[in-house]
Amino acid sequence: MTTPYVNAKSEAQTYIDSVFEQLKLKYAHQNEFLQAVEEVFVSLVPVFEQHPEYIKNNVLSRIVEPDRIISFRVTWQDDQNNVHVNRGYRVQFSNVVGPYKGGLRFHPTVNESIMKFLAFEQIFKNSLTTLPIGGAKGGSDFDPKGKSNSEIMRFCQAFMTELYRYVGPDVDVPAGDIGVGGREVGYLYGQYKRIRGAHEAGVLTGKQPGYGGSLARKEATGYGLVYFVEEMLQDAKESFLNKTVVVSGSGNVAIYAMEKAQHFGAKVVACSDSNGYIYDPNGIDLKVVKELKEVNGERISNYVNYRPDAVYSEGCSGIWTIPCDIALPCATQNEIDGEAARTLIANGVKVVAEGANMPSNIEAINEFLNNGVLFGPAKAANAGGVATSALEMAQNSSRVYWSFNEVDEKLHDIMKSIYTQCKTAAEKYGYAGNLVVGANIAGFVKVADGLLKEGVY
Ligand code: NDP
Ligand code: 2IT
Repeated sequence: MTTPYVNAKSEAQTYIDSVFEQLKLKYAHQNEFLQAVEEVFVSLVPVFEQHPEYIKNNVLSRIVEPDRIISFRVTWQDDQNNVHVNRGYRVQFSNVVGPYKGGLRFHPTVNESIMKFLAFEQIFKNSLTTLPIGGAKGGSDFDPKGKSNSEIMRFCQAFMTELYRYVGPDVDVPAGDIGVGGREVGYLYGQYKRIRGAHEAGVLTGKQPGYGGSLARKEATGYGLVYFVEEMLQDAKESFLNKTVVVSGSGNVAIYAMEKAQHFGAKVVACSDSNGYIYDPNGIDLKVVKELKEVNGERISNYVNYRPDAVYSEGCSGIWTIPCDIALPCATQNEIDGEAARTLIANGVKVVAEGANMPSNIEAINEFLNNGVLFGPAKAANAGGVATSALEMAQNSSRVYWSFNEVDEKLHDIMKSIYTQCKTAAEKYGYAGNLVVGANIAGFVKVADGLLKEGVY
């Protein structure tokens, strides 16, 4: 005889499976999007067992279809007056919790699947920050590599000329992501301001400090990641002191993750770019990395010209063969597969926390969880960037600037609160210690409850 509990359980699982099967049929080629959805759905079974109203109101089908996808042509001229065409996107996924919010990515791999996976994750990440921001993402398949400053400016102007009609401080607030930093946000904002004929500073975040930008926004994702890991370590009666850390990437997130990890006494021995990685047994000299990457836009391979004991290796995946206590993937999606995860585990990794969005594939996540590695999932661990974007929006609305320390302290508190939310949700639903389940559930429940409160639309 089946108990009512078992019936309820099977109803939840059946419902979740059926929504996912339909999604797979409809978007068969959107691998990254389906991967991001699958990771969330697997976590939600215990929630749906306890909340039949979510099934009754078909919450999942409503949450996996973006409110809208805006897609446009971006036409621009290079320095030789040749005309180029790129595709631009903005996926406005959900504004249940607040105005659409999320970064812009300029990278040749950008397509609808990548945009949708990033925007989908952003909904739950933004919900975890506890601040009033919905989920979105945008970008273009434009490749900024090798482009002059003028070409970048003209591209950003052409991009905003198309995007401006869909964004606004209370509508949708883009920011940076891969290939988009303070310089690009400045050009995008300049064009928006010209078209609108008004200062609406809250339309974009990640602006330059002094021109509407918040202090500590540049540092926020990397610092926030390390603050999150600090909480994980503290719970395990550990700390960063004297730990060996490997960080992939050498962009915005990676640089400030390395900076804060070093500040907490860790030894960071490796970082990378899309061509290869450097290993410095004496500990990475961050001044050199910043000079190469932030000032000169050079390849990470040139690091060895400044540090004779450092070694450069071609290819990015080799970085995970370097033994470390803490691994912080901060480059891009699916950079850690099952094999890389097994190598990290065999070499004794204790903590893996995601600075990038979806850097570990599902097989890798399961390897970490099943082998006692403390695992900090992206939507929680890298939420410090968007949280500080929301703090920038708050400053813009009230026309004030907070000091670096004020913002940094708020960021630190937000990361602690995100950690606690994830830990508590995991415990509440019977998955103590599993921060993947905890982050997905805590992020989801707030959005689902908001959907129900606002009626069917
Ligand atoms: P940047 O453009 O500043 O840096 C990206 C870094 O990752 C570079 O070192 C780049 O190398 C490397 N990289 C990019 N694409 C690939 C690839 N396909 N294969 C290997 N390496 C690659 O971006 P961010 O630091 O801002 O973003 C890094 C990650 O963090 C992304 O996943 C992003 O979505 C995520 N993130 C960013 C936030 C932010 O506030 N900026 C907030 C939260 C998450 P190269 O220079 O050779 O291209
Ligand atoms: O993935 C992310 O959270 C970001 N790229 C930051 C988004 C933002 O709006 O600050």
